[in-house]
Amino acid sequence: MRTQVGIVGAGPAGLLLAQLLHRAGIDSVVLEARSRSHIEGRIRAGLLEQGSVDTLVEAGVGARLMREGLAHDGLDLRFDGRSHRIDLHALTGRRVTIYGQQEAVKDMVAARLETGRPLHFEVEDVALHDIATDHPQITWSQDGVTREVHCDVIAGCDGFHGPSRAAMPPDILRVYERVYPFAWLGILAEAPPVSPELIYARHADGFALATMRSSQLSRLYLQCASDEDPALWPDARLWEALRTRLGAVNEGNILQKGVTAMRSFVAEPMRHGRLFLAGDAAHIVPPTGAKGMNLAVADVRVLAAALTGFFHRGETALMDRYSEICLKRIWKVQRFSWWMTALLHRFSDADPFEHRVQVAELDYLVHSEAARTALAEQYVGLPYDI
Ligand code: FAS
Ligand code: PHB
Repeated sequence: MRTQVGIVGAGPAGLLLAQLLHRAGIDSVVLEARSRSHIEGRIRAGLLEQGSVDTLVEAGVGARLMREGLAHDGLDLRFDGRSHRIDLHALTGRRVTIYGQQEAVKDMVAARLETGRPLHFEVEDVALHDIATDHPQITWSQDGVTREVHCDVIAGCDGFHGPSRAAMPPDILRVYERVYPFAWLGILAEAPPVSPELIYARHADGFALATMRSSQLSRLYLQCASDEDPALWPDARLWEALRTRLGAVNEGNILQKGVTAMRSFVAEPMRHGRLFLAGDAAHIVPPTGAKGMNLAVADVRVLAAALTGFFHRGETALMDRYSEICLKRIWKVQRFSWWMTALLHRFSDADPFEHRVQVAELDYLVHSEAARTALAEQYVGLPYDI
């Protein structure tokens, strides 16, 4: 088999890249380790920056997003028992949209299948070869048969645990990491959201976030231990903790419960030879800033533009600058996500001084238009470079 771009991973990064390349007349093959039902049922991110919404609409996969997405003009910061609204739209002229990542994945899988171009699910033993040459290949096995595809370029969109980053020569890869001493216990519940917008709560017991998936589906998170066992959180204990931290909550049938680890991670460079990393394969942010999926979209915008220039005009300048351009945004978003995490979570080793400084920073933030504007312009999404 032969193609122009071999894409490993059918998450938001891989699927959006395949769609953008297809619209540019560039052929690709997408390889996904899990089943279609698994990737379409994986509850993950939920909040899209304005730029991500615009990108998905421009890519031709945003029709349902425009119909069903919940546009939000603001969010609440809650601390010391009081909520303070940050008017994102008044401060920036932009807004954010709630639309479950799995819904965007469904839309992009449907679009991919409609093109008739290859999207292989449940592949195994994916391996990348000759990435430093102009003729890289990907091999994999499926139903006991070993297969290979010869590519001009490989896009590693296989998330944090995929094989693409591991295929980079270890002597050129630089890794930056911060693992946080806590995690998030997240639930999806059949209950109307307690507020029409998101509530980020700092509380002595720990952080909590009230978000949603629809007018009848609440998505709620609370800070827990890094190695928390969800089984130790029966529904009654969960609802009590959420009510304490958020002030109020609408209870309902819990459909899904899970623990998400918290880390900041960046791997540099994001390109070696004809291998380009995009999305979680290259970076992870703590979900506090709602940036994981949005960063994947930003990487893919640059990569799609670089590959279009290469295949249509033989240009390599943007390919050569891919890593540099993406990392400029990635590090600003890493800082923002780290800052929001430090501002809102309880650090067990923090002394009383640090607790008071945390509350003082929140108090300054909600009473300063300059500080609110700084938060808002990063939360709705910084302007794209490409
Ligand atoms: P993804 O991980 O989404 O996709 C990678 C794909 O590659 C997967 O489908 C995987 O099956 C596939 N793959 C892996 N190895 C492979 C192999 N060997 N061969 C073929 N395919 C392979 N972000 C937020 O903004 N808010 C949140 O609340 C949030 N919650 C999260 C909860 C969890 C449990 C996790 C893990 C992440 C969460 N994220 C959240 C971050 C998440 O949304 C990512 O940023 C987003 O999925 C990034 O998309 P991709 O880069 O496409 O990676
Ligand atoms: C979500 O809706 O899942 C969500 C929203 C905002 C965040 C994290 C997760 O910061």
